[in-house]
Amino acid sequence: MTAPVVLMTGSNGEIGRSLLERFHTDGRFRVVSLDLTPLPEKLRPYCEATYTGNILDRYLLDQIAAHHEIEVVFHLAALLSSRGERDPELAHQINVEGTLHLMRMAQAQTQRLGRPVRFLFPSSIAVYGVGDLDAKRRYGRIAEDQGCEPITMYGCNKLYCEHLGRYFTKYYRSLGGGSGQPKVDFRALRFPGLISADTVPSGGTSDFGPEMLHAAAQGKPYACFVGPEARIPFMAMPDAVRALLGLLDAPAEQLTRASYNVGAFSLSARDIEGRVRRAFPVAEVSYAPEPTRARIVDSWPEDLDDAAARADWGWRPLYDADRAFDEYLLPAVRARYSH
Ligand code: AKB
Repeated sequence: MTAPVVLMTGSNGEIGRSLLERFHTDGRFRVVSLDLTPLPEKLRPYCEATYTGNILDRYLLDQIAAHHEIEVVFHLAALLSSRGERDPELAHQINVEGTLHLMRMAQAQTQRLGRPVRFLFPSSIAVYGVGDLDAKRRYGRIAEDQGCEPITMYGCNKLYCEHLGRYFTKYYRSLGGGSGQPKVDFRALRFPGLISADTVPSGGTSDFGPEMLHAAAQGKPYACFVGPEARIPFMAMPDAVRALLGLLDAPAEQLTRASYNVGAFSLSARDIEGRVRRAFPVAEVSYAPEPTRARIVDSWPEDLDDAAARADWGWRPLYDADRAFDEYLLPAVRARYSH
């Protein structure tokens, strides 16, 4: 039996590259990749087909759907929170219209296959807007249905797309007849800030964590764009990949929600600085808070309550802060920048 086809948008991004490596190792899927920028040479052989193009190009999506029998979609392409604030309309186009195009395509594939296409969607802590720092402290570990008043276009987009996914999974066509038709099986994860040893993100607001680490490992000075007390949840990339695969594999009847928080550890900028300085004693870290980005981080919760993910599909992070830094990030960034 040949492996099923997975369509991965944003395959050249942080999560995409890690997932490609994973799929290559376990040989479980034939990957069709789509990204605005060409994949690096090394990753191309990991894919059955690679497309370079825009998710807003409906003609391209139709072409992809016509050529491949897609059973799973990992829709990773997005314009992140800081970049989105510089051009909110563009963020809306990419994050919402792009997602709608992909969902329509997944729905058409579902009809064609006669069974639900699984649609995996990375959502974000950006869907939350906790108010002020006092409220942030009071919430502590926030649950999915609390404080969903995002202050960024990206956060609004992610929250709306979660609803869009729930709509396509449960209600699409139910008023116009044909309610017995199979529907897309949409599943979203609300990720904290992700930290990868292999890539430095761009355009995000949680980037201060990975940027500080990668700068120190390269012996470069780093001016942090939030204050030392700014605290949000983070997750090491291997756990993010495990979370996506865990949710992908969960039996539909066990899922009680369309979107799940997944947590790992929570750190302030100063905590990260401490870990970075212990590893790289000559690291030059200073603070130059940018008001807009600092305010975004203050609006995000300090921790995530992921009880639903633990109960419904057995989510457990493998990397707490110590293990993430000592066993994954520090050895890998040292190796990466030592030559
Ligand atoms: C961002 O900072 O925009 C992203 C996110 C937290 O979703 N990394």
